[in-house]
Amino acid sequence: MTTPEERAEAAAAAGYNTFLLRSEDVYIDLLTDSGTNAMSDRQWAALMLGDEAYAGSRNFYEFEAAVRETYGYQHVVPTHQGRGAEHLISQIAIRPGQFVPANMYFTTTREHQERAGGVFVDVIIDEAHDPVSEHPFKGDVDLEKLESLIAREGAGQIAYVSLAGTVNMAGGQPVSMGCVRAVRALCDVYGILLFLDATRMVENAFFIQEREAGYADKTIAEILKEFCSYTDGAWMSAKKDSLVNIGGWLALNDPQLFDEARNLVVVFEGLHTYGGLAGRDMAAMAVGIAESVQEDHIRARIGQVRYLGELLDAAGIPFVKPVGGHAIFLDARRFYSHLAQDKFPAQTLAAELYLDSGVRSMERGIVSAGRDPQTGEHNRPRLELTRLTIPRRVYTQAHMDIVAEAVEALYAGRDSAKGLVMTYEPRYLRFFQARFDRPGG
Ligand code: P71
Repeated sequence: MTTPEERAEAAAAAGYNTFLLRSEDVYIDLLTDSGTNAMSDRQWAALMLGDEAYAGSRNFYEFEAAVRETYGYQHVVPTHQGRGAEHLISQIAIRPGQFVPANMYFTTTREHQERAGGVFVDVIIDEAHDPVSEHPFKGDVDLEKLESLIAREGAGQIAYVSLAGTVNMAGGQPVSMGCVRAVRALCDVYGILLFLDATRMVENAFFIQEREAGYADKTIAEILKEFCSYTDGAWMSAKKDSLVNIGGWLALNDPQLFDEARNLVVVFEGLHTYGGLAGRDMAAMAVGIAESVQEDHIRARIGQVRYLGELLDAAGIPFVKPVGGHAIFLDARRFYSHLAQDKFPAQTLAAELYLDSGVRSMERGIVSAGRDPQTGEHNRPRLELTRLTIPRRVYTQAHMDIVAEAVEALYAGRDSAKGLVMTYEPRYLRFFQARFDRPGG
């Protein structure tokens, strides 16, 4: 716990960017659910069985078996985390000038696609950009948008379809099984590859079980494996669903593409049997993969996010509906309806929430969206959101009560917020290290 004076000092020193705060100055840390999960006793035990051989660690084979068993892909290389895998797949599967259609962007994913010369195209359904739409599968692809891109550019100009489970920037919104089947069918017609960002795919499986006809009696594990079976491969940040502090992977069914991945991984990550991880990290990941598909675990996890959503809803706080898998996304446009997007309302909300309560959140709006690589202008996303992200197996219901009270108090005083001015803008993924001034602060 900190005093308001201490937080004022810490926030100013951090340039009002929550990524630049010291964790010791944070009371309840809802920055991210990435690598911040509590490992289980079994995962900690697995750490102690690390086989730290340079090549062919026993833990690699445990990890490989876990990915095959749970996700169903044939071949896998470990990477240090998700973006390591994004780097590899982008370098392997994108030729400069090719288009990469996706169900909304993710920051690191698009960065790697663009660095490989790809042109990102958003083909998610319109409802995804609307915070009040209660569509049950706001992560779905709009097939007409995808088909018209293929018709306009030609199938040979499409690198691959980049499909993400529970779309992060849309509010943790799921993709339906009907959608992935339809995208697969379309890709088959045109001979286009379909790759999955499986980072929060277990949470996606939960929503399919709950909402999609024909899946109520299937297990999370069955649904996950069926979904993956429609795709040609996947990349993963294991720091989310798989309950580890570090780790990721790239899986591919095609032996030739896999051959390239296994070769390229040694340049950027490490040998193909460790990919930038210690043996113990792969051991913990193998256990985490198995734990992640336990029905009780996933129900409790999403239930906790919903609990916070219910408290905020009862207080009339605006946030993205329906509640997604990993976070509550406060709608900063409605929260601070007097602030123009150039005043960075979502960044402001994250800063003010910290100043007021010590709760750390993350901007997911215009700062995160960066600039258009062609024009240099700000990308202006319709969604201007501040994410309250719930780590897995870490916080209690009482913590959620405190967070809800903090947000309610801030909402009551919302008219006094004046916005922020960006004073330092890094070239890549600017949101991580950008700095701001707080007029009158
Ligand atoms: C999250 C993160 C971590 C993060 C990344 C970038 C900005 C802020 C925070 C990481 C993801 C993700 C999806 C869908 C790939 C990655 C990269 N998310 N796909 O949400 O959510 O994985 O962080 O392991 O490199 O806080 P990586």
